[in-house]
Amino acid sequence: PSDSNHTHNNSFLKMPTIKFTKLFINGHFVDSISGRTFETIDPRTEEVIARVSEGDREDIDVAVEAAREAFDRGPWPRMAASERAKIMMKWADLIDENIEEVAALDSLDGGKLYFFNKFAEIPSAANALRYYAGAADKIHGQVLKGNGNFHAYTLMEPIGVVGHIIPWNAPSHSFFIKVSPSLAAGCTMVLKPAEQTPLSALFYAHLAKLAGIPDGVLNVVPGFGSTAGAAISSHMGIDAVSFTGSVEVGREVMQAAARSNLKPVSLELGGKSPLIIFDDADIDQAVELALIGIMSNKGEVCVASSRVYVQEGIYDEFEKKLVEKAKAWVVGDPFDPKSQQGPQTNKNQLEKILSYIEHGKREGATLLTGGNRVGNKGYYIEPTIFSDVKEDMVIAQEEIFGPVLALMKFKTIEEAIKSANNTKYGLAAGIITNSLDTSNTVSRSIRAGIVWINCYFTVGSDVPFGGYKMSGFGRDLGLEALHKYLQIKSVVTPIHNSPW
Ligand code: TXE
Repeated sequence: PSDSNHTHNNSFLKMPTIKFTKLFINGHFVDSISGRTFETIDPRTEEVIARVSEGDREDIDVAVEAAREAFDRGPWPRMAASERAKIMMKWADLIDENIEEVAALDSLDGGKLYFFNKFAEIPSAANALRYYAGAADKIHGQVLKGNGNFHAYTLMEPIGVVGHIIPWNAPSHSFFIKVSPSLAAGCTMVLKPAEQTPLSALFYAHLAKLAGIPDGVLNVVPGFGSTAGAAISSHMGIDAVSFTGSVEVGREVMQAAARSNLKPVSLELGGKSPLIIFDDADIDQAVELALIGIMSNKGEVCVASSRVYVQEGIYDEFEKKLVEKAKAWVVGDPFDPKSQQGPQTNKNQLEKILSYIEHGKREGATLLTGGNRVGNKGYYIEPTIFSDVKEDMVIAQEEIFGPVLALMKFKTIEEAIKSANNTKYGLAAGIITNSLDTSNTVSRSIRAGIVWINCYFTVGSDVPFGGYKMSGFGRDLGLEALHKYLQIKSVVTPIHNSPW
């Protein structure tokens, strides 16, 4: 293991004290009904950070009851949208004021780089809240003439009680891309954070209360997927579910929704995203984007550029430079400003990634660099690059969700498009070229929800985000996301003796 690049100690910053470990229901922190708790683990040390109350089916029932009451009789859906917006803005300001604490929680719980949390993920999460606060009083229907002597209009009404089930790779981002548009729409909600990273969600619940979000509007229930998660997707009192996670669980969520009350579901299920680099690209920029695209957040990113296709004219030089840079990539404590990559979030993930690496070797791909765990404490993995990868290899088809890149060579634009689309997923893609023609052709030919040209990961609150194919359906972010949380009601009335 490249221990020379591996740093680890606890002296970088003051560690946060863990203040919130209970379920947040109806505006209060409460124990779970069963009294059970579960451990949340520090992926740097494999030690227990805290024990968190374990929500189960009965706790979800209580949370849904609170959300139902807040929706059916409470002020939130009924208050002026500008009032809702004011409270959401205040919540966003409180996030800014507490950003160091919450950034540290996400590093401790999920191994994410502290400086990334502080300067990128959490500010953009707060901005999502502000974006939807701004949209709250601009939600409106249409006036229609009907087909004759009728006058009709549409009302955009909140869908009701929403269930949010979120993953562990981007706890703050996932929380706010779900909660913000549903709040703006006037919904109330029950959110289950991932069992691996419950701490920041509970902190945000505390700030929501300080901002003035009324009791029952936002309920946060940590717990496991097969119990608390399944209780959300199958609940008769929940009107819509928004899920981000694996394909397998996405399927279960959809089935549970179908079997219960046919609640609409939206799913964001990860990907195997291609980055296509053409001969005319600036090689250094391409190397930088390819590396950032897969190694950022230790590859635990749904849009990670896990398949990189490089045109044959620049392939050799690209490969050489990429490997050099990957070897210099610093794996270490996420609180250390020098670190570029922290530990994987959990042990399952560490083991899953290492087993994919073994699979890649057995399948005959060439391991250019990495491939090992770093050290024997903490879930650190070396940045790993495979070449000679064939389209049908498992490492080219399945989402590894780790710092493992599959490098492939192509000759023509047609070949690149065909290969890029040779996947069950369709979440994201990247193109690096100086040709407008090439970028236009490729961006229209790729079946994916977002295509980046000469950049990667660039997003904003106003840019819709979601998948084609088995990456799911429905969009987070953008004004489109509001529609997941709204119903359209058409109101029709006759007009007698209309002159028109
Ligand atoms: O995901 P799960 P896991 C992919 C990635 C990763 C793999 C497995 O490839 O390696 O999935 O991760 C809740 N009913 N992604 O097993 O289980 C669970 O508690 C209702 C991509 O951790 O899908 C958590 O809150 N909910 C992805 C959430 O689902 C259930 C992000 C996600 O966990 C449930 C995460 C059930 N039966 C993983 N079972 C992305 N799209 O970004 C679990 N959950």
